Amino acid sequence: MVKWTEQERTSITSIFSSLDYDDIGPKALSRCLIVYPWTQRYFGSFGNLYNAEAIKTNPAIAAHGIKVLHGLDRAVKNMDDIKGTYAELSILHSEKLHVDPDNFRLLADCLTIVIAAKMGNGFTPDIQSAFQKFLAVVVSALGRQYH
Ligand code: HEG
Repeated sequence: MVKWTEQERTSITSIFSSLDYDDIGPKALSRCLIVYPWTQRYFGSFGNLYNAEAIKTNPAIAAHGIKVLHGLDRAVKNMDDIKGTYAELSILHSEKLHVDPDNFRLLADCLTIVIAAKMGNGFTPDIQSAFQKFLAVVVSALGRQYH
């Protein structure tokens, strides 16, 4: 089981408590789709993804980005059982959506970049290390039900 120090718990909670989901969610997901265009294949029913501008202004993508962050919220609230919390979501991504689990890491990296840009100097190495660990656990849990 993953162990968290009090400092890591505080860092994760504080990042999420000051996070503007409606801003960061869409930015992180659209960045992922632009930087790693093969990730667009799962969003074929989301309308116009023709170029970067279209992706950034696509309301369905924005809404989904917000939904993903709310999904992360569940991990923050259940830091001692992220694996269990994500069991169903992992099955959904594997068996129904057929999302390649490598993509979880790509989206996590885009989220880190967007949050770092937003937090500026506040995104200290200590904060980053807690956040990286958190995302690594999330990515691992989401990839757990793949076989
Ligand atoms: Mg996924 C649905 C969370 C990465 C593609 N994703 C969902 C849902 C959540 C979620 C909460 C809604 C589930 C439901 O309806 O019950 N996704 C989530 C997280 C992460 C992630 C927390 C990683 C940090 N997703 C991810 C990646 C892709 C992807 C990397 C593809 C590149 N997700 C995807 C698709 C759907 C969801 C295509 C269904 C969207 C829809 O049809 O509305």
